[in-house]
Amino acid sequence: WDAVDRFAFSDITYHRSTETGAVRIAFDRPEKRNAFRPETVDELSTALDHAKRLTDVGCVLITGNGPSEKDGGWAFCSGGDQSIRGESGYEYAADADIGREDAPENVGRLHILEVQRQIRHIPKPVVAVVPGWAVGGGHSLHVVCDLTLASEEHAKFLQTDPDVGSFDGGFGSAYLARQIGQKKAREVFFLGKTYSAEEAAEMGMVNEVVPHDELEDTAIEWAERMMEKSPTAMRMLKYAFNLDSDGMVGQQVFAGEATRLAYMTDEAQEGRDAFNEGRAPDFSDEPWHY
Ligand code: 2NE
Repeated sequence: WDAVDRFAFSDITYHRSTETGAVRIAFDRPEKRNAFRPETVDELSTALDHAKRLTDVGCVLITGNGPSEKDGGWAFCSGGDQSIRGESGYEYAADADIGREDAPENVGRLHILEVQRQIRHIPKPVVAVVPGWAVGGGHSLHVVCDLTLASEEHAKFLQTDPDVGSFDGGFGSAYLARQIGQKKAREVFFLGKTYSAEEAAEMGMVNEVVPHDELEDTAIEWAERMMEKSPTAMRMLKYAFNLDSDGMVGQQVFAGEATRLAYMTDEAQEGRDAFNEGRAPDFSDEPWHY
C-alpha cells in the first residue's frame, strides 16, 4: 500500500494499492474502538470523494486499524463517539478548523448519514472489512457497504442504538431488514445481542468469514477479482441493486448512468453537433433498436 498523504488526515488512514486498483480507508482511533467524531466523518467523506474520482480504482475497502495498544481489542467501528456527543449531535473539538467565521459553532452533526449515501452512490463496490467490533453507527456502515468480509476470531456485530437513545431508521435498520429479514432485523435492534462473524454470515449480513490473519489478503483478492470485470457493468449492477430500495433517487442515479451511455452514441453526438452547428439534427441513419 502507498499512503495517500496529500490530505494530512488524523482520524483515518488512506492508502492506495501499489498492485491493484483498490484503496483502503481505515478508521484510526483504535483506543476508542474506532468511534467516529465529526472530524473522522469529514475525513472519511473526503477520502471517499477522492476515491470516486480515481478512474483506475475499482474497489474501496473500508476497515478499522488495530489492535488497540491499550487492551489489544479490535474494531471496525463503534459508531458515534459518545464522549463528544452534545445536545443535538456530535460536536467538533473546540480547536477544529471548520471555518467558524462562516458557520455557527457547536451545531451537533449526524453527517455519517451523508457518508452512508456516498457509499451507496460511489460507482464501484465498497467492501466492509471487519476486523473486530461493528457496533451502533459502525454496524450500520457495514450494512450499507456492498459486501462484508469478517474476521473469524475478532469480528463481532452489535446494535446499541436504542441503548444510547439513537436510532438509524434508514439503511441501518430498513435496509438491514432487506438483508436478513424483518424478524431478525428487529431482533438486532430490540434485543441488542452480540453476534459472531459466523452468526452474522448465517443471517445474511456477512458474505464471508476468514481467519483474522487472512482478512486483508482476502479483501485484496476480492478487489482484484472485481477489477477484472467490466467497469460499466459493475457500475450499472451496483445502481440496479440500489434502485430497488432507493426510490426516485435510485432511479435518478441509474438514469444518470444510462444518460452517460447514451451520450456515447452517434445519435447523441449528432444532436450535440447539430445544435452547435445551428442546423436541424439528422437521425435518419439511426436504427430504432428492438
Ligand atoms: C464497542 C463496544 C461493544 C466494545 O466493548 P469492549 O468491552 O470491547 O471495550 P470498551 O472497554 O467498552 O471500550 C474500549 C474503549 O473505547 C471506548 C470506551 O469508552 C473505552 O474507553 P476507555 O474506558 O478505555 O477510555 N469506546 C468504545 N466505543 C465508544 C464510543 N462509541 N464512543 C466513545 N468511546 C467509545 C463498547 O465499547 C460499546 O458498546 N461502545 C458504544 C457503542 C455505541 O453505543 N455507539 C453509538 C451508537 S449511536 C451511533 O453510532 C449513531 C447512529 O446510530 C446514527 C447516527 C450517528 C451515530
